[in-house]
Amino acid sequence: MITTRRTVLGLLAAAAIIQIPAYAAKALTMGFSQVGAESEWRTANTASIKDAAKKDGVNLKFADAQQKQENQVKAIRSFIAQKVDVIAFSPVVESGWETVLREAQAAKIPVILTDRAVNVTDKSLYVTFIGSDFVEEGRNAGRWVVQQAAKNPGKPMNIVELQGTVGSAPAIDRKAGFAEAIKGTPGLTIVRSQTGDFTRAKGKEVMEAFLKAQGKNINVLYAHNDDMAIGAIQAIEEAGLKPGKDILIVSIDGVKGAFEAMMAGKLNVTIECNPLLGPQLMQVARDVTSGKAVPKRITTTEGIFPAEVAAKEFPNRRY
Ligand code: GZL
Repeated sequence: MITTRRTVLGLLAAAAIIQIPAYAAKALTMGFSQVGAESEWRTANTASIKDAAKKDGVNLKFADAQQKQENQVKAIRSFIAQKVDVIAFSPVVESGWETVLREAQAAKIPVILTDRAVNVTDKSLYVTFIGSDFVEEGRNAGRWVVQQAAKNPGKPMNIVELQGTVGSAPAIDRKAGFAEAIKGTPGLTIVRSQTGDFTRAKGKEVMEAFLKAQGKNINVLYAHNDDMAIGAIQAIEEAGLKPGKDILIVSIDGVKGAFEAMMAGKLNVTIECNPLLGPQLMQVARDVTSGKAVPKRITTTEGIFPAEVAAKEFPNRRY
């Protein structure tokens, strides 16, 4: 009888010493609305977010909007109804978000912007924006063209521009940055500018139209992303011209496809736009939901990769 009492008392004492936590840390639930799957960049961005959520133990509810704003609004409303802890999204276009963001605010669910910005007067509608400086990316593309013009002073250079999705922050800002960078250099003229919606297929289609309209009077192609540039390269070759030589090509993103095109001598330079935002997003989500202050703007750092360094840099590329 004494043995049993001692055993029971011993077990009780042991339980008290182990300090079994009264609760397991509650897993964070994030609702994420993604633009779509329109480019290599977007594929890498989605992979980074999903991998980071898995590694971080975040319960991720992921919705692909297929590049339609109405699908993103629906997804955000669904996240609100599911009472997620935090909402994050990459807005396909800059405008038209006030109503649904007010609904998230009313539901006391913090919103984090990633990749692209929104155009709202009330900045309290989102906690922070993690993403690149698209204007600077456009400036870097323009500066490269100015450097090429300086090699042949006085020789005019006709530029055609493949813009990103109409109304999207990267398209608006990359156009503005490029125009700002080239405006002081005589002889640099944007002769055609049209959206290719960030896709290879549309980039090829619009480049075909540019070539029909301009014939051999195109010296430079500025593409707002590598996917449209890769599509345009096909159109240039089918027109019997040499991409990267007859027509210089500058684009943005820095995806593997761009490095392969540069190594093949068909693309001249890519301006990096880092899609690997997942780890930063998960950390910021934890900070925000635990009441920590976070900066209103978190800018990703990026490089410029001309064809001359492509082969050396290619093994280091993570997307
Ligand atoms: C930029 C991102 C853009 C990429 C495109 O941060 O929003 O969208 O440049 C992608 O490749 O489609």
